[in-house]
This record gives sequence, structure tokens and C-alpha cells, in this order.
Amino acid sequence: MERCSRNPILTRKAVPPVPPLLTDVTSVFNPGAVMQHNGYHLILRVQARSRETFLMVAESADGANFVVKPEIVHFEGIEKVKERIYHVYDARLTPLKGDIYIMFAMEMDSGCQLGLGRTRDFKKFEFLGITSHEDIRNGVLFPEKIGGRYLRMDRPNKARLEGGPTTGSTIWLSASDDLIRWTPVAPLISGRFHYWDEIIGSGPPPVKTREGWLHIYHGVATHFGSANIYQAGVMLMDLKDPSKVIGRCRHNILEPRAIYELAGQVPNVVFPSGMIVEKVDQAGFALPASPVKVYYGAADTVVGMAETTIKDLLAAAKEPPIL
Ligand code: BMA
Repeated sequence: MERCSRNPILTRKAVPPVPPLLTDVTSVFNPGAVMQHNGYHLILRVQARSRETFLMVAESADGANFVVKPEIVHFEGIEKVKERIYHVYDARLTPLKGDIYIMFAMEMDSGCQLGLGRTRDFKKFEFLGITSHEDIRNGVLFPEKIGGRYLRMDRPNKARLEGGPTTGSTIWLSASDDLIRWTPVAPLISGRFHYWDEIIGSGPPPVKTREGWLHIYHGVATHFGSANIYQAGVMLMDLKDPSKVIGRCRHNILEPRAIYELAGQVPNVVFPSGMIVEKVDQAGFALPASPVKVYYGAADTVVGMAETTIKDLLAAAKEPPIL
């Protein structure tokens, strides 16, 4: 992957104040991304000096120069949730049924849950509900029904990094009839101990290619003393039955190297969360030569973008296996 020459493409300085909640913000990272009406849209995680996090929208005509809108995303109806919500964060954006669906983490007393929202125009946002019962994160919707059901990948939080939040090492495939009630179908991939991806979670939503569903995920190496190293990797699932994993990279495809990835609020982090495929055929399959833009949080402080192609991502997903 090649980093954009304008990286980091968004820093705290690009975030307009929204008093009283957001002034002189601390950080902007982990963006969801989608292309709509030829425009690039991001939903950013913005953190205030109170360490509260909020979601904000950024828009661009070229995918590199973004303007952040001076508003906090409000999901209409979220106020009806009885339990206290501390933070909403790490939005993943999926075009589905003509709308944009947004799956995001909700930090609550019952643990981290997955919320679902919907927008059509990036102005009004609707809250559809909480879609989980257990501590879970990194929920990512497939962009179409498969076998008559909606599918998503998610990552139950069954572990805890020393001094850190609850986390997990298996990405699951789950299915639903209504997008709200989800049932686990099968584990997809698990962490590979001693290698780059010991702890894992989904990145952006999967992309349909003629060779299968292509999916970028994040992996954490936890065996380096004080530093947990967050990197990006790629896997491939069967088109008709995504519970069958048919490829997984051996090497990470992006790791912290640039200074803004190595240093910041949480050092050594690239966290891919948005992906735009530029060229898709009439049946909706990504073209092998298509340029791809991957948006990621760097060091939980700024937003980076890196470019590649579908062909190169497929080649990485077909590397010889580690285990
Ligand atoms: C993960 C999530 C991400 C965060 C990353 C690095 O567990 O909480 O939101 O970017 O850690 O701190």
C-alpha cells in the first residue's frame, strides 16, 4: 500500500469547533468511508479534551482533501436507549438497499455494544437499534443479502490487553433477517499467536470481487514489551458462502512506519476502517485493476489514507499460509 503524499489527510486542526462540546479537539481518527453521488464521505471519530468521543462527517471530491462539517452526528432516537451511553465510535459504513448503514461501537455499562444507524444524505441520521447482547466490537455489514439473509462480521470481546480495553481474537460471521437481531453463524479467522495478528478485528466492510469477498482487518502483535503494534491485513471469503475462508495474508499490508503512525495518543497504530473501490463492473464486482483507497486511524490521533489496487490485495490474500 502506498501512503497518500498528503498524509496525514486529517488532523485535529481540520476539525471546526462545535461549542460547548468540541473546542480545540484532541484527535480525529478511525473513519468509516463511502462513495455517494461521486463524493467521498467519511464519518470520523473525534475526541475532545474531556476524552469524550463524537462522530462527525467529512466530505471530499477527490478522496484526499476533506472538509469536516461543523456538526456532531446525532442519531435520532438514540436518546430512547435507557442505559447510559459513554461513547459512540469507530463507524463502519455500508451502502445497502439504497441507504448508507452505519454500524458503530457504543461504550455502555453492559460493555461495548454495536449500534446501527442509517442515513440517506449525511444530514439526517436515524438510530435503528442496538444489535448485540454481549461485549463485542468491530461490526461490519456485508453490502447485500447472501442466501436470503443479511450478514455481518463481528468480534466478541473475550480478552483484555494488559491495561487496555476488552478485546478479542476471533472474527465471526453472523446472520440476521432484520439487521437488528443477529445470530452467530461460524468463526471466520482467529489470532495467530507469535505473529503479527494475535488479536484481530474487522476493518472496512467486505468488497465483492470475482474471486470472493475481500476483507481488510486489523491485527495486533502483543509480544513486544510495552508496545502493542496495530497493523492491517487482508483475507478472502467464498462468494456464495462467506463462512468459507479461502485466503489470508501472511505479511501485514500496512504497519506503523510514518512518524504520525508511530507517535501520538496511542503509539504504533494503523487502524483501517474505511475503503473506497473506484471501479466496479455492472454486476457490482470490483475490477482487478481498480484503484482502492484505504482510510485509517493513525496512532489514535490523525487520519491517514493509503492506496492500492484490488489485484494487489487479492495477491496478498493468496500468500502462502503461516499455519
Ligand atoms: C482498539 C479500538 C480502536 C483503537 C485501537 C487502538 O481496541 O479501541 O478504537 O483505535 O484499539 O487504540
